[in-house]
Amino acid sequence: MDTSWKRTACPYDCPDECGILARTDGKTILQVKGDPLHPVTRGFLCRKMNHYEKTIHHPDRLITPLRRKGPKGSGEFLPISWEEALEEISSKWKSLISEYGAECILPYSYSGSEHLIANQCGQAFFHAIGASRLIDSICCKGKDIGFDQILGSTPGQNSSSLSHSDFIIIWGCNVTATWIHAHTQILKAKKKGAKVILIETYETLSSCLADEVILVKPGTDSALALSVAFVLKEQGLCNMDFLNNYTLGACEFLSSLDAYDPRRTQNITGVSPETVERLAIAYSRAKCSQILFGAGMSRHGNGAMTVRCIAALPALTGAFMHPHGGFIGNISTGKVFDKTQVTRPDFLKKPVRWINMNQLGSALLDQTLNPPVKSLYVYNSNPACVASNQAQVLEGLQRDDLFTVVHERFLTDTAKYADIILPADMSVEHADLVTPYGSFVVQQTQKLIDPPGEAKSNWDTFCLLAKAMGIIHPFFSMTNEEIKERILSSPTEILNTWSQEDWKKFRQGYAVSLKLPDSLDFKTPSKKIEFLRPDLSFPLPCYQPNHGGNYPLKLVAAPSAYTLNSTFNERKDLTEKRGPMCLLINPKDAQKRGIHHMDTVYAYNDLARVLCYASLTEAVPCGTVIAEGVYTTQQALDTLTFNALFSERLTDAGEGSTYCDNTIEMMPSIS
Ligand SMILES: Nc1nc2c(c(=O)[nH]1)N[C@H]1C(S)=C(S)[C@@H](COP(=O)(O)OP(=O)(O)OC[C@H]3O[C@@H](n4cnc5c(=O)[nH]c(N)nc54)[C@H](O)[C@@H]3O)O[C@H]1N2
Ligand SMILES: Nc1nc2c(c(=O)[nH]1)N[C@H]1C(S)=C(S)[C@@H](COP(=O)(O)OP(=O)(O)OC[C@H]3O[C@@H](n4cnc5c(=O)[nH]c(N)nc54)[C@H](O)[C@@H]3O)O[C@H]1N2
Ligand code: SF4
Ligand SMILES: [Mo]
Repeated sequence: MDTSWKRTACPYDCPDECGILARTDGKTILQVKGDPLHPVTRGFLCRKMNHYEKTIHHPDRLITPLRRKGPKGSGEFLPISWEEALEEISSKWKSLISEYGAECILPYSYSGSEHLIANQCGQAFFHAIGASRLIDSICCKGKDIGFDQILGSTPGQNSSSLSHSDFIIIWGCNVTATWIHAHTQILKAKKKGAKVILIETYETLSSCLADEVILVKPGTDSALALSVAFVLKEQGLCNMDFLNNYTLGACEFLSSLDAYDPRRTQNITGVSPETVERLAIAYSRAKCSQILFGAGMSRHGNGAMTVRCIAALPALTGAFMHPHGGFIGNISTGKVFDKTQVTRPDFLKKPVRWINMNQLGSALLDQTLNPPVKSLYVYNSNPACVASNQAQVLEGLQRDDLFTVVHERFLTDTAKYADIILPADMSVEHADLVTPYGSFVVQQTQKLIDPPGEAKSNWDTFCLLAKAMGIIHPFFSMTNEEIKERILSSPTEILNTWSQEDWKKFRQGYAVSLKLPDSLDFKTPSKKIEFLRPDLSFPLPCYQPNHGGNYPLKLVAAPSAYTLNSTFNERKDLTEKRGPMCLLINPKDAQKRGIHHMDTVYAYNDLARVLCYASLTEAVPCGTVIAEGVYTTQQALDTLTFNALFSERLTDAGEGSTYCDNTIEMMPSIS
């Protein structure tokens, strides 16, 4: 058999978009392995992707458009042709638009594929028809805004700088599960003697990296960060030269710290004053300190403020003075390519309303919305599994008068509620651009094989939908390859700096590293770190409580190492290793409730009652309960998953999700 290895990249919502080599005969992907020449991911793929071929050639892939036959949610469908599907969708949409206006159509998408074209191309189409817009804040908008309020768009360091560090704080991130290449860099630093501190709500897989794990009460990290700042100030450990030259409002900030004596914050955070003092002293003594930010502590009602408070710490010690020092967690390669070539903001003729993706359940059920949501088009996402307030999301999806179209690779929970399903392709079946959010590297991918059956890329599907809706524009006549070339031929500040050698490498499919930022080049309006922001309702970083709730156990959502959000649930080999839907609870909390290890239990709050297993573990402190992973409703013990226990409440700024900020009670299911 004639086969060769081709370069491609992981498409999933994961920081590194690892470089992949795929062995193919032009029809099938026979095997994949890490690309050893990728400058960041260097030949290593995670356990989920080292059998990507099993997902690509999975027997359950959708290969033809389908029309619903049974009741919504039943999963009964009949195959139809693309012509029939497009005719049905466009005639329904045209009649809805004439009755309610185009805003009654709501696109819903997130990061099924992170590759630029597959991820962004729906926007042009929905702008052109004038549909409602989605506030895409399901992941970490609280974190983004928190950085923005003090550091602007300063990107921080590349994950490779971790290996130069002698003191690393991993804050609210399970790197070993979700950012494997940062894990590798931290190991390198440890070999050279670096100290590693993990600040978490429970002992995660990443505890294996840590010299010390500091467990904090969920949602109180701002009080912890400010108490570290208090010690830095009290013990004269701040870098005054740095504060004078590179920050704004340092005096005001330092004066505000008196309220955060660690003896007082202990009640809030659960962290002892000795621990805070030890942390502050070790942090200030480091030559090259790094704080690696996850999004966990930002998925709270006070999430943006929390990130703002933590980001103040490297400014107090002047960690940025070391070329590899400072922080990691605000990287974006989004400006390398001219995205507007594919999103086409110019297609939007007039402003339209926005709907927050974290509040889908309410949006679908609120018939007073004007116009009501009458049609939902889902791609790159699986809201029936991943969105908060699942009971209401499912109730909304049940609505007889909601016309739902889902473009998917598998019959997901959301697809089961569709009126029409369109089959989607996979990353190796079309050309695209790779723009990771965990490292400064970009790459292009080529089509390696044909999609199975009649599956089509997001790009091709939107072009067909545009034609069916009578939109005549040359933009929608391009092929996937042509739109990619159009983006590449549009100059940007970064592309203008590329050498011929960079372009040559890029064209050959290699990942190209971008220039690393200068750690002292602060991307704020004042070009300084801005402790003081008189324009904000809280001018200085301060502690604000999270939303909390009335139930005794704090419920925190955390990732699974075996799946990625609801992706990979098709892979039995992975879901079997992950195990059934369990809440992790401390044995003392369990005993108080008469719960034994692996009992079935009800977890409940005002939103829902969810049947699941209880896994008793000392890894979780008393008062906290952990929900790892995203499960399908089929994997649920009853009808609902953890997501039914998460509210639609938003972060303090950025309108982000608050998955880690809910409370519940638990009881044995048979008492
Ligand atoms: N294997 C795997 N990889 C993934 C994903 C996955 O689901 N599985 N998801 C992908 C996605 S969508 C994302 S956004 C990224 C990155 O995801 P991030 O959200 O940046 O980080 P995570 O590694 O998921 O870890 C979040 C951690 O925050 C902790 N946490 C929650 N609340 C608090 C708090 O109040 N204080 C503190 N200190 N910690 C808190 C949780 O216990 C959890 O361990 O990972 C991506 N990669
Ligand atoms: N319980 C719980 N809930 C969570 C989280 C959690 O940790 N715990 N994490 C939250 C976070 S951080 C995030 S970012 C969100 C993620 O939410 P989503 O972005 O919805 O993530 P996935 O569940 O991975 O669903 C992506 C879907 O897109 C499909 N897809 C993949 N590629 C393509 C393509 O090219 N075209 C089309 N049309 N479809 C494609 C996949 O088959 C998959 O069903 O979930 C959030 N929800
Ligand atoms: S670590 Fe993340 S980016 Fe790399 S192969 Fe695994 S899922 Fe993809
Ligand atoms: Mo995410």
